[in-house]
Amino acid sequence: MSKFYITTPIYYVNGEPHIGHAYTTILADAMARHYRQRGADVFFLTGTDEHGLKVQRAAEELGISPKELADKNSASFKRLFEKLELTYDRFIRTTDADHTKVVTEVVNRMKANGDVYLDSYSGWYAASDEAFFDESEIEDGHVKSSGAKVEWVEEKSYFFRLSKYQEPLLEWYNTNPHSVQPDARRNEVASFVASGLRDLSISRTTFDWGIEWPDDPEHVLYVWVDALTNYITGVGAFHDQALFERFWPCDVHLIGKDILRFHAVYWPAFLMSAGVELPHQVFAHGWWMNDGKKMSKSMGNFIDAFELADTYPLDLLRYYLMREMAFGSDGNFVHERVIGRNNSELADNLGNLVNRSQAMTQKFCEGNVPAFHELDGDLGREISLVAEKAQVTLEDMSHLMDEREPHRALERLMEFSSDLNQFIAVTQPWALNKRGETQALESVMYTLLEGVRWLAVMLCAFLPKTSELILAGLGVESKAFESLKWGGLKSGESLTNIDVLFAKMELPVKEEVKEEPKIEAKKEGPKAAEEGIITFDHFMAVELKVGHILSAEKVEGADKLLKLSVDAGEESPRTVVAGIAKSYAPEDLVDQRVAMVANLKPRKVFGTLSQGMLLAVETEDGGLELARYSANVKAGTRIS
Ligand code: ME8
Repeated sequence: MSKFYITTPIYYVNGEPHIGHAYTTILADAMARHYRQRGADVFFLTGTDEHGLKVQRAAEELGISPKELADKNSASFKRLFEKLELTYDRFIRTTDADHTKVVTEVVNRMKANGDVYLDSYSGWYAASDEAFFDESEIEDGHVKSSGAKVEWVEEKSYFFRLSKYQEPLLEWYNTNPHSVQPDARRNEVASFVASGLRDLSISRTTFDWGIEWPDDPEHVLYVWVDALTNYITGVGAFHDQALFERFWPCDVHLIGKDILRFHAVYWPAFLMSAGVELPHQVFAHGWWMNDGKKMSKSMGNFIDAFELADTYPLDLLRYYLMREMAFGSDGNFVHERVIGRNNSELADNLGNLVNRSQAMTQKFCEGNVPAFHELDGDLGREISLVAEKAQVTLEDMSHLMDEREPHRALERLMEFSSDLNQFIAVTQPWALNKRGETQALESVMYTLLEGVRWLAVMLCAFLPKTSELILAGLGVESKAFESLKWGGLKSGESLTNIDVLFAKMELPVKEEVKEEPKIEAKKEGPKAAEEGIITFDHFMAVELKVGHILSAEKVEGADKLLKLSVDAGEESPRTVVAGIAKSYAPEDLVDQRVAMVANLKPRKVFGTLSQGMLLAVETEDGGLELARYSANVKAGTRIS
């Protein structure tokens, strides 16, 4: 492995970062870290896509210039990536000066190759996808696949001879099975291409937020030509030859499945036309759902990336995102599952392993890495088995990363963690200590600590903070895979104490409530939307009612939650699960009349379907106080 160049899509600056952005960039970060550990010369590129109609319109709505919007939101992505401690080598912006030059050169090369002609375009365009669509792809004024609204466009336009590249593209897919992955995605684009390619309109004249067409200032370049070119600008195309030769062709363009056509059809065709080598691979991952539902702007259920980063420790977030979603398929984000994986996999398996190995080293080996002695018999066999498993895990995980199966690589590492826990159970160091079998005890403890070192090194790409803590505790500096020679841990090294790596967590009750679709402020002019003002109709859409609490009880295993039976003036009482157990004893609530949101979509909280949300304020001491009414107010009365 000599070099590894990985890219993420560059993100639109019309909005704030969400889980999809965080996911792709975290994955790219894990891959970049992994290949660095394997000694590769790595370049990791990410950034923002700032031109085009979509961004121009978003800026107009806010009453600011597109550049102002781009500056603001690009900074927001950068802030997120800093918060997530991502190790990119360049954060590219399509408004960067070097990028304009590279894009202009690409267009000039296409022109020189006879691939561009002027004509007029008429057809459907969806600004939010920044793409043209055929009649067959549209239903009721919206794109079938994405739901984006289309508008009719008729204007003069430069065209790119995409049709010319139909055969070369098919040949590329056929002769390079790795070119587009997973296989199903390659088949999907291959059949799209085989069904016939039409030339592509690559300039617009009806707005101006874009890179100017060389020699024809009336046109701006179609945003996807501009955006895709970032992948070569980022590594110096046409302006830093040494850098370009060092990293191009790209090893993997990581993208989401919705932008496959742009990356697996248009991009290689543009490159062929410009005389640039094709990338090694385009890999399309699936989409995150929010609790089983597709995320969309209109539903207001996009999971905000900053909110995620504030809710969970970084390594847990990385672990969950990479472990939960089979790379290439869709995944479902569920808060209960994050907590579940934290508690049963990170805390109970990995955290426990590290704590036990530390505690036993303190207790039986005076806090130092003991010496290793060759042993015969069962113990000797158990010890060699651990060394073998470590080696096999290393090979498997590297292979799985090469095959773009990071979720399985991570699974293998957690299996090795279980193996080490099992090794403790089988060898019983405490019994060896009791029997005074010092050499056996030392060898077992050495093996355990060496196993933990291997595990921590292999986990660095996935759980960088945790691994660093474990390695620092062992007094180990190198994270390079080269340092993984069995027996590399130095005997006599004294261990430093490691705090609890993963505390057990309870379900964040507030998150439960926050996930419900937001009612978006209707845009009555940019100012109103900006200040979060809603109309009376929006307020009335929230059904607030007085609920009479009939009974209340604790929820097993969740010490913040109470399960209530609430009369809301309906045929039968509702069940409501509320996060108020720290502030109210169940008996204090019976017969109380409280304010309740009655038309929130019911959702499962700790296994119980909750059919309402109680209104409360947070008091200065961090408790909660419910909004209450006197006994004169009838259950079910509407609050307005
Ligand atoms: O498409 N789960 O930018 P973008 C996972 N600027 N990934 C998701 C997702 C979800 N629910 N929703 C969106 C663009 N994504 C262009 C790219 S590259 C030259 C230009 C992913 O900000 C989506 O699949 O709209 C895409 O890969 C990425 O977020 C960026 O989306």
